Order: sequence, then structure tokens, then C-alpha cells
Amino acid sequence: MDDPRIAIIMGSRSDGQVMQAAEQVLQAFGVPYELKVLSAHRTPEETRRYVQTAEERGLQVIIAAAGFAAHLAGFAAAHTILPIIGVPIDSSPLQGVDSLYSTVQMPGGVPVATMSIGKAGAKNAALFAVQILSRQDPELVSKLKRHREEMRADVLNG
Ligand code: RP5
Repeated sequence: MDDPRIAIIMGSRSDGQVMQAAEQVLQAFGVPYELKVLSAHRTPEETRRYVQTAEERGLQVIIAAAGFAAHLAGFAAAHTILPIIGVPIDSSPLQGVDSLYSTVQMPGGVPVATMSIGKAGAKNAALFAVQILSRQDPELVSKLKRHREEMRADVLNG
């Protein structure tokens, strides 16, 4: 995809099905993104290099999704000042509660904006990323307002 503005990184290919919910949002909003499988513990060097070069490559937000002891988002946050949005994946026997705590409980100083567990979190991560980009992009502001209006009409009209 040309000039991606948002990166989705995920700890395993097995996270792909959940993260499709984020991809669908970014596609609907017409925001170019790139998706990579990168792991904090299986490919630490590659992950570090990818995150450290993200800003100079024009990326503005990184969505980081992982399951089990999910340190991917925190690891990414340690290597960039780009906003990191964490998505805890419900891939473990603890159904993502472990990933939620691992992702959300960052000590003070290096923040990760953590979404809810699983598909809803993936969807919200993409919407939150679009909201960040929209501060410099009036077209995205209009699209976000239309999206809220559509949700409202959907509820009211059944
Ligand atoms: C995490 O371990 C990944 O993010 C994934 O959610 C989980 C399981 O990975 P696989 O063993 O399926 O590759 O690192």
C-alpha cells in the first residue's frame, strides 16, 4: 500500500483473524496502512528495527496486537515516540485477560493506549488511530462524524 500512515503489527499470524476488524475500519476510512507479523520475543531485533524506523518512513500511529504475555505494545513504545495503541488478543487459555494486563499495565513514562480484548479492541484501535490522524486531516473528521451518525441511525431505526 502506498505511503502507509498506520502500522498494524501483531505477534503471530494467528492474530490475523482478530486484526481483520482493524483492517476493515482502515479500508472503510480509506487510510493507507501496512500490516506486519513481528514478535517481541520471537523476532526482537526485527521488531526493534521496524519500530525505530517507523517515524522516518512516515508512519504516524502503530497498532500493536498480541496475546499471552503480551509485551509487543510496550516493547514498541520503548523504541519510538509515535503513539502506540495496544490490542490484547484472546488467544490464550486465560482468554486475553493476561494480554490485557500485560498491555495496559505500563509503568509511568512510556504509555500504551490499550483497547478492549479481541475484535472490539481491534476495531476501536483502528478508529482511535483514525481519530489521531484526523487532527491534521479535515476529510477524516467528516468521515468520523458520518460514521457516528450512521451508528446513531442504525440504533434508532433498528
Ligand atoms: C503471541 O502468542 C501472539 O500474539 C499470539 O496471540 C500468541 C500465540 O501465537 P502462536 O503460538 O499462535 O504463533 O505472541
